[in-house]
Amino acid sequence: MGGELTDAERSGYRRDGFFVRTGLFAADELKALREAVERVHERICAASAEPDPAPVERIDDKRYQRLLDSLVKWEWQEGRSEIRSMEPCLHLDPRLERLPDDPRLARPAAELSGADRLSLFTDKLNFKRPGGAPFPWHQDSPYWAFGCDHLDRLASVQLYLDDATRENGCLWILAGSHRHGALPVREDRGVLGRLYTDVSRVEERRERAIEAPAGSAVFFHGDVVHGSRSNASAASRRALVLTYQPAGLPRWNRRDVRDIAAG
Ligand SMILES: O=C(O)CCC(=O)C(=O)O
Repeated sequence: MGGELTDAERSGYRRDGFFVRTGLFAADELKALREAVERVHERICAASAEPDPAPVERIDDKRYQRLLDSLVKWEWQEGRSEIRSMEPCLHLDPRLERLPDDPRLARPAAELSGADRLSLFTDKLNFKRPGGAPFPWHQDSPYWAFGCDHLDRLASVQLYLDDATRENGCLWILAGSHRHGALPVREDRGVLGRLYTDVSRVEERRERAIEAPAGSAVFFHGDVVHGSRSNASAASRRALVLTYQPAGLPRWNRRDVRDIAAG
């Protein structure tokens, strides 16, 4: 692995904290991945409907539940029974389990992480159903800071499973914000506000809407401020997010090591 970025990607990542590779995955692969994530959604909903499921925990007005070895964040609005996001997710479907080994994702991540060989740090699945809630501006690094002493070696990639547009809540990035380290957080937004960036105090405000077709991948830095708006379309905007780290290290909040097959 390694040495796979173009000069433009390398300098774009250094300057902006991200770059996008469009059309990495073909239509048949995307179909299989979309079917896999819907199977996961069904399994989680079935688990939550079992007698005596794990309790729903509330932080501020948000609902969380630990089901099938995943932390599930339900859609924010009361009464909705759709998953907004869950972490981890890959263990719940064999098609997803193989994804981190895909060299189209792992090779660029290896260079970004500065490692010859990688392991998986964490994985997330974001369903953004019609009407699905926004993700406020945030950095990922502060969220991981208490379980990780190598934040500078993490590299994330978000793979769009559907076309992502402004209308359906594509990812937004504050380009260049990763160069300022940990930024001030929202003091006025309850407990979770500590994870949200106070962008009114960020001097460099280059907002970029990352509109891209399904099968595109956004490689981004753990300190880059990002988020998304609600989904105003009639269809889902689904995405998988993988975060890599150098080989041999345990997954975030877990003991096991998920090394990436060299490819
Ligand atoms: O996919 C999105 O809507 C944003 C996701 C995000 O910011 C995250 O998972 O950290």
